[in-house]
Amino acid sequence: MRKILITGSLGQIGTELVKALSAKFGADNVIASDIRERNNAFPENQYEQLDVMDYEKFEKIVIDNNVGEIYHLAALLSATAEKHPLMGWDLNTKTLIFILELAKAGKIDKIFWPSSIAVFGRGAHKMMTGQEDVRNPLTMYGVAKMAGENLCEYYFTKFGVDVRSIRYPGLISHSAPAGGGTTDYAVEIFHHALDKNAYTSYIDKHTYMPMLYMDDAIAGTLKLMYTEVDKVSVRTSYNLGCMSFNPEELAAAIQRVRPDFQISYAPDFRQQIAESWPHSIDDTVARKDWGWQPQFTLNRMVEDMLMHLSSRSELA
Ligand code: NAD
Ligand code: AKB
Repeated sequence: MRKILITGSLGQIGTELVKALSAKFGADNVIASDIRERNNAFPENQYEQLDVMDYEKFEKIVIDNNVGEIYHLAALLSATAEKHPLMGWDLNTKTLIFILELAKAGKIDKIFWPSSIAVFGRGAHKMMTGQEDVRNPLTMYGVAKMAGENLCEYYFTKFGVDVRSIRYPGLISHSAPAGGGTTDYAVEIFHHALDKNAYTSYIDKHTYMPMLYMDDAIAGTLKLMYTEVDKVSVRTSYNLGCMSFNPEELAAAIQRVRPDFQISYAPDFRQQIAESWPHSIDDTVARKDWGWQPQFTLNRMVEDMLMHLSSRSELA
């Protein structure tokens, strides 16, 4: 088979996706890459240190290794992109165009590119935001993701490029720290709960955001990528829903397991970003097209996170 290349693979999603793709296709067929130096995350995989904005090196890796699929995860997330908007635009959109052009030229066969609930902003329904709801993003991250979605649809419609995409909600995982997002509080809280039994949330207590556990996110990503082509009716990006909670409810779920855990609140600039996003997501189209079905509830996710993180700190 042609090889699979993952960019940004040392990040929150990549850390899990490299493992899942290696289990499915064999580590020999999966190349991990990131701008950072190799760490000990995937000892069995080929690793390429790659800045995705270095197009010459990027194309050479693709051609020399007979890469057929790219999962393009390298990006700046919402909070970081808001601090460095031009960098956010360049990294999040121009590198996608480069990859779409590789596919248009027949050098690769298939692309996965993640979008985000950040495409929604002013005018969209807050509750059960729909697949085709108003996309009026209020952040540079959302603007770039919306442009990316339109680029994906354009390259599919005009040139037949097989690019598939999911609008992830906030992702929660125990394997890697979250990097520069607005939903990251929902990951940090677990580390603080175990280290200090207390957390100060930069998101206010009653602010709802849609969230998804990483196990479900990876399963959904693989399901979309390897579903029959005629089932993929959306070529912008699929809404994916699962759970929706606010910091107070997440803290209460943690207190079920750790009754002494305390939460306090000190909202910062990320509060405004969170307030521009949906509270919950309608994912009917993904369920109908390719059978999206998440497994985790809030309480099950909390138990799983605490179990994995506590066993890791006991080993350390
Ligand atoms: P992350 O920040 O954890 O990882 C991104 C990785 O990209 C990092 O390892 C970083 O070193 C790498 N990177 C940064 N600049 C690079 C460059 N120039 N060249 C190569 N690598 C570079 O992000 P993540 O959470 O894994 O997100 C991956 C993708 O999924 C992004 O497109 C993000 O917008 C999208 N997404 C994530 C979430 C979430 O909650 N994690 C939600 C919605 C969408
Ligand atoms: C972020 O908060 O930036 C990401 C996202 C929802 O896109 N987690």
